[in-house]
Amino acid sequence: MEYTADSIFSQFLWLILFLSASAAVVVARAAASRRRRRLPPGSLGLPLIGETLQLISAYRTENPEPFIDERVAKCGAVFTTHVFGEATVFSADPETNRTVLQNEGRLFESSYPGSISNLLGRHSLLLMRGGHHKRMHSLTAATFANAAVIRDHLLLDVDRLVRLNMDAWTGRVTLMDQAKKITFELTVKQLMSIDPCEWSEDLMKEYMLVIEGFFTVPLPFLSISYTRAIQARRKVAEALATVVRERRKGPRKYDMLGALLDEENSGRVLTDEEIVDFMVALLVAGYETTSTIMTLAVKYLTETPLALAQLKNEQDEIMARKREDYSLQWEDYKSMSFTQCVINETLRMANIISGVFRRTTTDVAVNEGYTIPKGMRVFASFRAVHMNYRHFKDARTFNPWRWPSNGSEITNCATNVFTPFGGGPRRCPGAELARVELSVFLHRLVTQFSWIPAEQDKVVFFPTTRTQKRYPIIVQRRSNHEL
Ligand code: HEM
Ligand SMILES: *[C@@H]1O[C@H](CO)[C@@H](O)[C@H](O)[C@H]1NC(C)=O
Ligand SMILES: *[C@@H]1O[C@H](CO)[C@@H](O)[C@H](O)[C@H]1NC(C)=O
Ligand SMILES: CC(=O)N[C@H]1CO[C@H](CO)[C@@H](O)[C@@H]1O
Repeated sequence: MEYTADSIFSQFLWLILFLSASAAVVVARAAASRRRRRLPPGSLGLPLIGETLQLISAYRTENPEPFIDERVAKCGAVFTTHVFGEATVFSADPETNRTVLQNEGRLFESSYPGSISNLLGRHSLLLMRGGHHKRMHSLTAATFANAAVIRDHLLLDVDRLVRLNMDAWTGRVTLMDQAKKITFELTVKQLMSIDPCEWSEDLMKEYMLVIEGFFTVPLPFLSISYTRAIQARRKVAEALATVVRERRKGPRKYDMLGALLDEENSGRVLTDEEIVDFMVALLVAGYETTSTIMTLAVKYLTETPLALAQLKNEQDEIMARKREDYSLQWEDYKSMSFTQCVINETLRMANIISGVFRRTTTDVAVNEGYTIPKGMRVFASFRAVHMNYRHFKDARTFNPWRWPSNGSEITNCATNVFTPFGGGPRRCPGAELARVELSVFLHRLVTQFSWIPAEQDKVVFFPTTRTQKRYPIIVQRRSNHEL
């Protein structure tokens, strides 16, 4: 076997949760299964490896859905399986998922393996619980997700940095790499008001090693890339700590770091370590997610010429209202209605975070008299819902027209089962910002360039959602008379 069960398990927890491997699983602790509750039905497969190999081979392809489909058909939407070394219960049911998301902190709590917490830092939002989580979540939302803040401050930076990066594009462009560079620079700017420079480029290099550690975690304390990731994390933390110390002395700025430092005024002093952990995790949360969606939106559009033409039309109309060297305004963003449909549809198809892991804090009854025992890991799968024909007509086809672009009735889908950003107390505080970044990116791309794929490339879902070749394209600047 290529991976040990243990390595895959730790890898998998992180991947799925954060970056999207895309299976959907509830992981039972061994102790829990000994307690003879009526777990949801399912098959535990072979001893030790369970159904792991079936899952990996499904997710290595462009069409991983059968793994879930077969089990849902046999056992229902909440079933038990055994993957990556653990008995696992899997929810493909939107109702159960809602229960899991809404009861965060009561019946369920988020749960990450130790190797991941070491890289994130223990004071990161993702690892906080209870009242402290609540407070810091709303602080993040107030700073990042607030429409007024995005409108008055962030949108301009997003537009400027996207343009700055695209100005350098000629010929062959590896879209995923470019998208990552853009999202990294954006996050650094939003967190601490630092524009792209040598410092931020060095930071990005170290930071990419940290990210690698998340994927290659095989044997946490032996693996070279994990050790390297931990070292890189220390360097990233040192660099950020320097910024924090300088900012404590300097004038106030309106960014995430400013908001964290302001906490002092409301009586709660955050240590430098707490602030740094918090920011490292924010860098992680917005980076791979947004850049992958940027890349896949372009791929889906390229493969759906009608949608690309309609989106181009919409964006050209916005540009036609402008003079040269314009900046996008909030009203422009708000008028990109078809673009929002494309973004929703990309989020639905790609399921970059395919679902979330929780752990039960008490015995929880689920449908038809089954019980998830206390202490069990639960995976609520968004992917399984988003790809289900019952909830979305032609669920496995990219169809942006299924979304209502003009406030009319929703057709061909049910919005209340669409949860790309999660829900409940942990709903993604970066959701609106991510939409703005994606919209601006698409605007600047289609109004300035035409492109063709440089090579055949395909989307796979293991170890993360990605295209195999990072989607290289050949761009050509659109000439003015073409507009
Ligand atoms: C397309 C882009 C994105 C997607 C699909 C996405 C999705 C998600 C999802 C599903 C969660 C919930 C995790 C859970 O319940 O355990 C989450 C949490 C989070 N996201 Fe995002 N996200 C995106 C972009 C961003 C951006 C741009 C930022 C910030 C700069 C961000 C910051 C966060 C943070 C801090 C959390 C943790 C919230 C908490 O635990 O209270 N995300 N995201
Ligand atoms: C996109 O999805 C969100 C739910 O996350 C929904 O509120 C919104 O109306 C959708 N947008 C469009 C254009 O349908
Ligand atoms: C929205 O679009 C649908 C279908 O394209 C159309 O039937 C409807 O009249 C439009 N509604 C508005 C308010 O423009
Ligand atoms: C199938 C299932 O677990 N359904 C539950 C979904 O959540 C609601 C409350 O939000 C419960 O009442 C259902 O039993």
